[in-house]
Amino acid sequence: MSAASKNFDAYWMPFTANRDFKKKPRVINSASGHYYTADDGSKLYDTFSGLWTSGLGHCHPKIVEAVQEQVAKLDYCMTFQVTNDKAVALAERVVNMAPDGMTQCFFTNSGSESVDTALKIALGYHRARGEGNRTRLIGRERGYHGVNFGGMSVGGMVPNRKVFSANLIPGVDHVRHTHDIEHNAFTRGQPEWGAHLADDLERLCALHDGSNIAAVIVEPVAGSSGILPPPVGYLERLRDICDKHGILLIFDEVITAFGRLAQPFGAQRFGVTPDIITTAKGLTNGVIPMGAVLVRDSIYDAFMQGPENMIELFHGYTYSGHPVAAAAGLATMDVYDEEGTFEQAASLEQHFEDLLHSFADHGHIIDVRNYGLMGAIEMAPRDGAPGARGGEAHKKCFWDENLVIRNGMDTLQFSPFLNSNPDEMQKSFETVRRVLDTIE
Ligand code: PXG
Ligand code: PLP
Repeated sequence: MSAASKNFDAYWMPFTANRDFKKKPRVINSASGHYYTADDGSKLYDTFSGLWTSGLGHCHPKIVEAVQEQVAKLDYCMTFQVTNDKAVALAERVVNMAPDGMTQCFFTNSGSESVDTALKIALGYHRARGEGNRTRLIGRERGYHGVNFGGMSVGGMVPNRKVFSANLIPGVDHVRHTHDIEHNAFTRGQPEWGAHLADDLERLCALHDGSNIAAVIVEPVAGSSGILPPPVGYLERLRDICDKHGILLIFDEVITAFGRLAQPFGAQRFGVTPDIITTAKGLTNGVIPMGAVLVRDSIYDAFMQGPENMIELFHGYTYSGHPVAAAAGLATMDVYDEEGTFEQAASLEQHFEDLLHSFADHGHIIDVRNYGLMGAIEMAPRDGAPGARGGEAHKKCFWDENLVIRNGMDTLQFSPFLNSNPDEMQKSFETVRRVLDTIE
């Protein structure tokens, strides 16, 4: 059945121009490796690894097998007061990959839930230590921390916040973002300029008194808002300021964990260890929804007080540690190890960087940015029609070239497979170039 004969009336699509899409839909109904197959039979190359999720490619046989086996063996088991073998094993597995001292793993079902969980753990930690006055949360402009009320409040993407402005959680401030085309356009990797932007946190500490601040949350490399690598020294400086004032540092690694930066975690790539790490996406290669929050031992220990028969943290999701998701996670970790996925990712970085920066000479392009296997090509907005060029590029790639790319307004974002074939990667960028050449 083709998409045209499907009834879309009941289906409200997330983060999509619904009316525009439904006028001319084309639906994906299978995938294998680095390609999707649409309902009209065409094969589309995926330049975005799902939605940053599927670094190993789609329908990896090892993960498929693990999920099939698990769903027939234990389909569900609550993890409140009871638990399952796969959740226990995955917690240990993930913690063993984490920076030293991050010994605890709390399961969620998405990045948004991981973020709200991390914020609640931060608030609970300070209260458990008798510093219940530390309630303020600090995010960053242009940050994306999901769409639940906590993550939306610390997030800094204006369209996501606008409608809900009056209902964002109180006691939140934002440090300024690190994006500056004037100083840093066309930088390969981390910009040299901008470490001092971290001092904005000192300003908020002076304003509120640092003793009232619970936590600061940032993405090590901002993803959704257009790939903004941290300036050299910036994350180190945030860490120092947090230490000075007793503030917890949360790295939101929903995108950057599990190989996107050729390491298990961005924290290791940058050599800066936060107190809490949020993850999702690559935890199961996107196969089953799952997230995890990794926490320093000292934070967990602070909760472990009072009568031993009492619940220490009143928080959890029905599906926290779902056995089928955890089985997918364990198989994903096996594949990362067996196939040397993070080393493969490292070996692709230079090629990817060169391909991205080959766009620097293109008339529409005002910036190119990259770090690890995250990259962006930013076009100048067309006069009076911001976002039009990006939208057209997306549609032309999708319809005329069978290429799935992602655009945020006029910025094209790329999240190649961690095990990409270098020639296919090159071909995908040649296609993007051809498409950009046709755009006014
Ligand atoms: N934190 C970060 C850093 C993310 O990138 C979330 C939290 C929320 O995760 P869930 O699983 O609740 O969606 C994300 C998600 C894009 C794009 O275009 C990125 C995300 C989601 C949608 C679009 O880059 N990241
Ligand atoms: N709403 C109701 C009425 C519920 O009973 C529950 C969970 O039991 C929830 C919401 C929360 O659902 P979840 O645990 O899947 O986040």
